[in-house]
Amino acid sequence: MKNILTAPFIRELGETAANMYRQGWDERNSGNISLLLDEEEIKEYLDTEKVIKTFPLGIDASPLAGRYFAATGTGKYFKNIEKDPEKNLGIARVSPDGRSVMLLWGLSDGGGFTSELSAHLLGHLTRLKTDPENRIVMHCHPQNLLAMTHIHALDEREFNRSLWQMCTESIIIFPDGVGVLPWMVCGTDEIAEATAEKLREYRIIIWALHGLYAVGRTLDEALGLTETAEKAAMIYMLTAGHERVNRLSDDDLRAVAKQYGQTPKEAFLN
Ligand code: 2HA
Ligand code: ZN
Repeated sequence: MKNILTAPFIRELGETAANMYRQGWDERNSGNISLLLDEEEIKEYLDTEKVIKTFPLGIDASPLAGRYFAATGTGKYFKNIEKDPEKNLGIARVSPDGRSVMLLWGLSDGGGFTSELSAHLLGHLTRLKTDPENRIVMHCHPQNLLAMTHIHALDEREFNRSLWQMCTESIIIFPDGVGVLPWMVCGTDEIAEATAEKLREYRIIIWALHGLYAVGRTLDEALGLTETAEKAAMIYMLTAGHERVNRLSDDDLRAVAKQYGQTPKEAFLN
């Protein structure tokens, strides 16, 4: 068996979490990441028959039965993942009935998976229906997006228009827009279901007064979406309370999307 600490997916998870921590998006134990894995990818590192323990799920994840994933642990700090992946991450397989997950590696201090594991698994199984190649679900607390939900209407159309208008790049990177959820208690089945529902349509979901969820085929895609939406929110916050003299018009937004071969969500444009 090869040393799992050298596996590309473990290294990339550690690097991504460290990057997110340095951006200030993952204070203390906040945030969580999960990554679907193929059996092919892990079997050179792990004996997939050796189950360490089983964690029950509060949801029915049966569409993911038999699928492997890596995810962050509950109470774990993003800043520590890179230096100690075995303690801070776990790799598991969803049980045949989809009602539990079987730990195969990691969470070595006896801890459990992220409190948002239900939201992640529901997110995966829903997003896979829209994009069969999706593999990442990522949650964090970007400062400016969070701040923006304090001062901007949570109307989805208005929120998207503001993000698109702030930076030329926004409509190129997320022409599909962002979903916006009102404030809800985190860690609940209710927020997990509401998030999954939005993931049918969007790759970025804003949790008002909390943070966001982003999905993607790769860690870089989910991270890039988060960075770009957060940059737009930062410009919104830097210019909030100032007179905005110049503005991207709807024609400008259409033109830039066309130039980059993107089809923006028409309902958000005038
Ligand atoms: O992992 O951010 O929403 C802690 C959280 C829960
Ligand atoms: Zn959170």
